[in-house]
Amino acid sequence: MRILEGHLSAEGKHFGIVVSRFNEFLTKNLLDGALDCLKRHGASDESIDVVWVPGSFEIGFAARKMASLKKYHALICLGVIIRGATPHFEYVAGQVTRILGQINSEGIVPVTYGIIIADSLEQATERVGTKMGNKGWNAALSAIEMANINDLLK
Ligand code: INI
Repeated sequence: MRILEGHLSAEGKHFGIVVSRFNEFLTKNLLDGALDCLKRHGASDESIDVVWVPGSFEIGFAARKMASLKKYHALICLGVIIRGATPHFEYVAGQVTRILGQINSEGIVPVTYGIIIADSLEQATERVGTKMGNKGWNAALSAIEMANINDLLK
């Protein structure tokens, strides 16, 4: 029997981060969390590219493009989508979730999901480094693990 598990070392690995500027006062905390996690696990500054996009709807474009470059061991996507007065947020959330799932299912470059979908500003705030932790940090840790798993499956 062989059991394959990804180590949690980011050393020597390249990471791409896509982060949405919409709700920037929250997403910048997700970015800080992701960068902190990558660096604590051995990633160097030079091994990380950060791409800012206007909103979560645009995350899919940048992630797909970065996946096609084949220069990243894993991608980390960060956004905050908060319910508004109209169903708009549901379409944005559905679209980014679908595209990130598609990229993952291609089995080429792992993508992690640091997208907060919240009913209120309070819920979102709790997930960017307060009561419920920092989802950017979690997404970066998953990216490190997936980058290592991808190596093991070669
Ligand atoms: N983008 C977000 O990242 N979060 C949101 O909560 C949000 N809402 O609710 O409108 C949002 N909309 C912008 C969207 O992602 C696009 O940037 C915009 O529609 C331009 O294409």
